[in-house]
Amino acid sequence: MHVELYERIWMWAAGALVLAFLVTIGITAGMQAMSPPSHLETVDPAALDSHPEFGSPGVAQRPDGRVVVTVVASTFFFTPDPIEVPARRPVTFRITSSDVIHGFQIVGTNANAMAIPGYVSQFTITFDRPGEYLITCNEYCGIAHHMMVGTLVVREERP
Ligand SMILES: [Cu+2]
Repeated sequence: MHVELYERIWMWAAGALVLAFLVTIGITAGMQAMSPPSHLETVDPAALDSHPEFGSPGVAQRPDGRVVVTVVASTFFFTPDPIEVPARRPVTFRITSSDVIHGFQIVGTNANAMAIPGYVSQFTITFDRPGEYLITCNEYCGIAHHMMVGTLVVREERP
């Protein structure tokens, strides 16, 4: 069968592109640069108030130096708000919802997770640029969804 030269070039180029995408996915997943933000950890959404962690959401520094932010998303606000974290240190976000499905997106970063009632979404991110970031809910959650925003303040740490 005769295949034109240009057709052959495009076939090989398309094949190489698919291969490049697959290799990229493999590398980013393997190095944990990109992985699903959720893992299976459940929590009773009806008993969040008395939950040891989600009963008092906020920013905590663990004994090993990690910064952990516990967030509860509710119609139509995030708790805590604002969230203050240090720059240039890994910050782990642990998010759940007290009612319906919400989103938790930190605009201008690749931090983006779903807040699902009954489940804990977790991801870790390091903010290199101090400043104020907008947090938005990106899952339609009701009549005031468009007003569901929060603020993240990334502070420069004093040496
Ligand atoms: Cu929403």
